[in-house]
Amino acid sequence: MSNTTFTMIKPDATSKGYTGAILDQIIKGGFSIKAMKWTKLTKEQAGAFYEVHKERPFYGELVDFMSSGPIVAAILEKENAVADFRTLIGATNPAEAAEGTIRKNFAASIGENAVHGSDSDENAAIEGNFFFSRLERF
Ligand code: DAT
Ligand code: MG
Repeated sequence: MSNTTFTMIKPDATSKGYTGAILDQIIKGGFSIKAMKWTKLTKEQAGAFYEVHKERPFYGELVDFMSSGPIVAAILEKENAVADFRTLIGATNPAEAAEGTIRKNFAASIGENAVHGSDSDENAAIEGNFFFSRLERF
């Protein structure tokens, strides 16, 4: 089992000024930051990142949203990182997310849900490599 996962703070959360509070909750949740950047995706880049969802009905909406404003991308380290981070962020739909989770605290809707978290060790590696070169992590 790998000890890293990948996250993004999404455009809804950066635009509402939640970046600092979300990073605080991530760090207090026991994760350390291995790499981090503030950036903005083009539609093409957002489309490539979410390629696995391209057949789903919300794909166009998702790509438009994820390229609509700045994001923070980060590689996080903790024992059991992928599963523990999914627990910390809560369910995809914030209405169903547990009390105290990041999505419960900061997300407005299923489509604009504040944060991304990798769903497997394999995808954590793919997603981290999408944003960060070897020189940008330690
Ligand atoms: P998660 O981000 O919890 O891993 P996912 O991988 O199923 O969820 O979907 C990726 C993103 O797509 C999700 O964070 C928000 C958007 N999304 C998922 N289901 C949706 C829906 N039913 N309507 C609108 N957007 C949706
Ligand atoms: Mg997912």
